[in-house]
Amino acid sequence: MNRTRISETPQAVGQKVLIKGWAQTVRDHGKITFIDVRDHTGIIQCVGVNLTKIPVESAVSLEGTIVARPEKLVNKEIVTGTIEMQIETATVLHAAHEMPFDMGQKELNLELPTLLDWRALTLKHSREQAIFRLQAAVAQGFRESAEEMECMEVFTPTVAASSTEGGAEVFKVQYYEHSAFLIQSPQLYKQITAGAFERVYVISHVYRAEPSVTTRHLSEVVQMDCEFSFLEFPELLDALEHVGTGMIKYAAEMQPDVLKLYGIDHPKVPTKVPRLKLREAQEIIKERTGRDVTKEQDLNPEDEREICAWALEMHDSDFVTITHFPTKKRAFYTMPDPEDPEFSLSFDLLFRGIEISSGSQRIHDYDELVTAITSRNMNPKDFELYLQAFKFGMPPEGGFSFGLERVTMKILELDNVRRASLFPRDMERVDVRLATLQDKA
Ligand code: AMO
Repeated sequence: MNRTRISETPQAVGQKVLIKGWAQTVRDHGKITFIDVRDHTGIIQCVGVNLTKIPVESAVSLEGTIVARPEKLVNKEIVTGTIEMQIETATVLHAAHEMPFDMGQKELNLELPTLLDWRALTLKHSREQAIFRLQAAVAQGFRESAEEMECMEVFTPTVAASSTEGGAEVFKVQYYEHSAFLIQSPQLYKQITAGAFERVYVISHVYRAEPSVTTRHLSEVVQMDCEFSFLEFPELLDALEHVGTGMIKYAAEMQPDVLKLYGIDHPKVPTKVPRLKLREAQEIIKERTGRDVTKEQDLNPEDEREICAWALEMHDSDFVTITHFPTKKRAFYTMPDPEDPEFSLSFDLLFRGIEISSGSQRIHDYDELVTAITSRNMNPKDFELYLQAFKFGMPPEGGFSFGLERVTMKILELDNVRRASLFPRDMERVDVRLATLQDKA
């Protein structure tokens, strides 16, 4: 017999069907057993008589007849709420071990480390799964929006000869008898490929040796990047806002049930995202809070929240774009503003109180780029392949990058970015807690 998807069972009343899935809850009432079975399309209540014991979360294959439920037992919450399956044959494909905690609750009431320690199990919980359904829609929304901007997808390496974003947050790796780096960003490769293909996008894992544990930083991140030849400031901001708002709108529209489950409003997307220079944003923060941040080189998390509150109040927008960060605070490839080189043609997109994207127009002149590299105490020899691109017709260009986990986290207003990563890496964890590894060693 062919397998019927659980979402299709309401159309099969009176028919005998085969379903496969996991026994999400199992309730024994004497000889009668109720099992809620879940597959990737939905959940269905099944009823059996004299079944052998089925442990919760076991993988099962059930044959039986779909029947209409009596009116008073209809469950309006689920698609299959008008029917149930009367089990004729139950086969346990894999019997689950005993649960370490109750998986039957609507919300897993676990501390974050425990949630992650048991990831293979907790990912089976519908509320956890919802986060990653939304995340898949975010990545899809990014692809759609980048393609609307005529970008071509490219696939770039994660092991590189040089680091890009500066700072000490780089993982060195042994590469045969050489040393190499895990990329902090696909920056060099997206710029090189934009020099060849004009408009590119890339979804890449990147690695940051973050020295501290915060609720917004991971050591491994999925970045979603675009890079455009022949696009200059401020058209780059149009591209940034098109992709950023388009992606988030797409995800929310594709997964309204996930937003509902988390009790979150749909994002407020204005027709025009408000734009402020860093110094203008700092003046607004000073006026609103009395805190004088006007000499600071960047926005701190509190500032980001405040300027987003302003955007929401004044522009009914969950988004705000901040531009012109100090040149020395941005990566070497960032173009200084020709009108005021102390500041740069750089930008961040903020969403609901946090930076979700950074980007800039780039230095595209070979000599200027070499000077920028040396002025940061880096060696142009380490950037040989990258610099080659700037010898053979590199037009004015620029681009940006979104962090997939940060976007997911903020759409659902999660309290920690780790919740928006299937297998988060940080100082304290690679799959398992690192302290545990040391203990074992
Ligand atoms: P940046 O370093 O700002 O820019 O990174 C871009 C976006 O990636 C996400 N992100 C992170 N998310 C979680 N944990 C981290 N440790 C982390 N680091 C970054 C954020 C951030 O906005 N090459 C430039 C982009 C460019 O100019 O095109 C870059 O990497 O959402």
